[in-house]
Parts: sequence; C-alpha cells; structure tokens
Amino acid sequence: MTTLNVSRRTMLAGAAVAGVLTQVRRAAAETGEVLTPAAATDVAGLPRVQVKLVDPPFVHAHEQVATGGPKIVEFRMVIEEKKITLDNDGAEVWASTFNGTVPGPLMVVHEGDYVELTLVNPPSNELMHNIDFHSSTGALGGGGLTQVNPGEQCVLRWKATKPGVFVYHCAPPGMVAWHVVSGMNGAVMVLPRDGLKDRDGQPVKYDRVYYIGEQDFYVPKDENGKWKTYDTPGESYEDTVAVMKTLTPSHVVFNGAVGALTGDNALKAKVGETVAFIHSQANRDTRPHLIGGHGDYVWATGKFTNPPEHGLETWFIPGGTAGLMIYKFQQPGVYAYVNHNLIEAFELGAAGHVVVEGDWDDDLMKQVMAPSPISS
Ligand SMILES: [Cu+2]
Repeated sequence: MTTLNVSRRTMLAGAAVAGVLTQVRRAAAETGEVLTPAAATDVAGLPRVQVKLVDPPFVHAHEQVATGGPKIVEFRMVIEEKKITLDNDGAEVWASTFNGTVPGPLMVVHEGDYVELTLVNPPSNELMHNIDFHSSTGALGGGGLTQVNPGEQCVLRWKATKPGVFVYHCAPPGMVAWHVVSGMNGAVMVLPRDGLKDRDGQPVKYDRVYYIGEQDFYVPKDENGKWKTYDTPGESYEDTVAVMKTLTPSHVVFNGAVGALTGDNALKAKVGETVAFIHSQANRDTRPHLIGGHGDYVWATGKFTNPPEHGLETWFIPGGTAGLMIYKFQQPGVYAYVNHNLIEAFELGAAGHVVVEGDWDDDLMKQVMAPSPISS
C-alpha cells in the first residue's frame, strides 16, 4: 500500500494544472477589470441586506413575495475542511464544506436581486477552494474570480437574473470532481418577485421549507474490506479518486450522513401544512419520492419560468441540478422521503423521514381489517 505524499503546493494548484491555474487567474483578473466598474455604478444606490445563513435542512427566513425593489443581499460563507462520519459503520471522509455543513446552506433571493458573497478560506485549511454558481451569468459561474487559498477571502457579486433553484459548488482547476464529492456544494433559490405560480398562474405558497442535499461519497476500503481513514484531505486524494473512477459510490446520503434526516433529526410538518422540499444533487442523477404522498407541484429541474408538473409520484433531477417539490400533507404519520433508486435509499443511505402530526382521515385510508388468521 502506498501513501501518496501530496505537497501543500500540489494540493493548492492541482497536480498538473499549475499553468492552467495561472491562465484562469489571469483571465479572471482581466474579466474583473472589464466588468466590475460598470456593475458597481449600476448597483451603488441599491439597499443592502445582510442574511445570516443557517444549517440545512433549515432555510433562512425570507419573503415569498418580494416587497420593494431589487437589493443587494450579502452572505458570508466560511470554508471548513473537516472529518465527518458517514454511517454507524465508521466510514469517515475528509469533507470540504461551505460553512461546515454538507450540503452548504441554501441562499434565497428574488429575481433582480444581487447576491454578494464573502467567501472565507481560513488558514487552518489545506486546500484552495472557489465557488461556481449555476444561477449566475459569467464565465465559470464566478469560479475564476473566487479562487481563495488558505488565509484568503474574496467577495463576488452576481445578479440573479434566472428564477429557480440552482446548485453551487466548488470547482478548483484540476480537482473539481473531488471537491464536489467531498461535499462542497449547496443551492440557491431565486424566487420570482411576485412568488411561485402554478401552471394556471395562481399563487403557490408554502408554510415550511426544507433543503435536502443529496451527496454521493466514495470512501476507499483496505485489503480487509475496512473503511480507510486518513490524517489529512491530501492523503485521501489518490485512493478516493480511484474509487470515484469506478462511478460506484460507497454512500449516497441526504445532508451529509446516513440518518441525518431520521429519528431526532426527522423533518416535521402538520396535516394541512404545505411544505416545500428543495433537493439538490451536484454530481449524480436522482429520483426523489415521498412514500405515502405526492409532488403536488414539482419543478423537477427547478426553473420557475417553466410551469410546475402536478401530482407526481417520483421526479427526476439530473446531476448538477436542484429541484423543488411542494406538497400539502393530508394524513399524519411518518413519511419516508427517498431517492427511489431503492438500493441507494435503503442500502447506501439516501432516505429521510418527515414526521407529520394531525388527525387521520379515514376517507383517504382506513384499515378495514387488521392482520388476523385466515378464515374461510
Ligand atoms: Cu473546494
């Protein structure tokens, strides 16, 4: 067994891409010179709001219908490289995280607003990181303008011109896939200023919103079939990439670990409440399904200029996409929210629970006879 010695410098730049990195940074600087002054002039008079991000599955307070005109919404995210435990079997991974969670926090703004992100890479980290916003417009989604080494921070502003839910993820040159499958991704929701609408143009509102980030992990095993552990992210790199290239994840989980959304961590709702479920998968296809319920309104590919589908049983979210499903609960009980590749749900971890309180409706479902001995 070989232990790869990856130097700090190699990790920062990506093994064979130091030259590319330099080019990207130069291009980014040139882009910045052209674009930044004009944008600053345009937005100088806009009101600013600071939003403190919260850990998923929760979402920061926000308006569904915007009051007032466009504003600059300021967010701050601190990158944290941390060892996390994925299951009860002791599988560990060096996660790279936005703000310490997998997925990173959901940001909510309205169409026409500006997102202004301060991205901080503390000196305690080992790696260079950046951020590519699928919701933004511009080369690399901001990835070329946000490459921060440990000990650096940067500020990126982009205009939210496309309404929908969108993935964001880290994308450092030469190591994009590894960072994304190390957990470094999240989502943005850009609401229409006048809120969500059904396909007839009627308003759709939600009482609660949850953010579920589905993550595939690729944890190496040793020759005895035990999960391998590493002292640093860099030491895990070569083995992890070898597993990644099999395209066979060791874990497919919601919110960073098997069971992160079950038991005491189950999502909660009440009968009669309308709940919005945002679901992102930055790397791999998925097919969410609410066992015992339906997708009343589903934007499977998450873009609000398209009408939602109604009454779905399962919906398909391609890798690199965030989707939104809205459902009004009608019965109490424990609902499983799963990736309906049931092997991924029940063997690899992609399942959560929604515990719903309220009164049972016999009209919708009734046990006419409890299990009992067969009689003629
Ligand atoms: Cu990263």
